[in-house]
Amino acid sequence: MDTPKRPVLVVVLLWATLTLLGEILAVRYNPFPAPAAEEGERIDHAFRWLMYLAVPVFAFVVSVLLYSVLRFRAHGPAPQDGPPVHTHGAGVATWFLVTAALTITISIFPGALGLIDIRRREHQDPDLIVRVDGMRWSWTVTYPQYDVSTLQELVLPVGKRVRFEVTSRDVVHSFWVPAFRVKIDAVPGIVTYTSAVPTRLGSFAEDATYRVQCAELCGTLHARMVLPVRVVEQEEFNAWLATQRKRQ
Ligand SMILES: [Cu+2]
Repeated sequence: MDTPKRPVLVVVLLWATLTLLGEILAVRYNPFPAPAAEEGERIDHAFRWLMYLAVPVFAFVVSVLLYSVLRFRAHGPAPQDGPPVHTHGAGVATWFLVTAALTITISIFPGALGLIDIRRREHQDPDLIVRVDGMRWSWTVTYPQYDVSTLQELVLPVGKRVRFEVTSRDVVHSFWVPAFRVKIDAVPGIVTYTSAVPTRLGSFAEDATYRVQCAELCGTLHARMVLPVRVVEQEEFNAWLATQRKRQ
C-alpha cells in the first residue's frame, strides 16, 4: 500500500506535466480564423485568456481521475465494503476557494472589462451607418447616408467605424459576422446596435467567415440566411455606392 504522500506526489507531477503540455498547446495552437475587425481581436484575446486559465483546472481533474482509475482499479469482486470515506474539509475548502477566485477573476477580466471596452466602442461616432433588416430568410442592408439599399451583399470600407442598426420584420433573428466576431439579436419592433471597424480586406468568395449569418434559429432556411460581406478600400466603396445609386 502507498504511504499517503506518494499519491499526492504522483498527482502533482502528473498535474504539472499536463498543465505544461496544455499551456504549450494553448499558446501554439490558435483554433480561431484570423479576425477581420478591431472588435474581433478583443474577443479572441478574451477567449485565449479563458483557455490559459482553464488548462490547469482541467489538467488537475484529469490527473486525479487518471491516477485514481489506474492505481485503485478493482481486481475482481470486492470481498467486503471499503472503509467509510470522510470528507476532506481542507481539500474541499481549497478547491472551492481556488475555483471561485478563478471564476470571479475571469468574470471581471476579461469578462466585464472586455464588455465595457466593446460597449464604449459602440458609442463612438460612426463613419458609416448601416441599417440591417432581417426577415425569413434574407438580410436587407441600407446605407441611409447614401440612400442605397440592397439584399445582394454587405460592402464596407476598410478602417472605418461602422454602426449597425439592426431590426427584424418578422421573428427574432441574430446578426452575426464571424470574421468580425460581432453578434446582436435582430428583434421585431426595436432597433439594436453593434459596431465594428473592419481591419482586413476580404470577401466571402475567398473566406467564408466574411458573411452575415443568422445565429438564432428562425425556421426552415435559417442556416441559409446568409449575406456575403466584402471589405474594400474607400475608393472602391465609393464606386460601388455610385453603381448602386444608378441601379435604383
Ligand atoms: Cu434568421
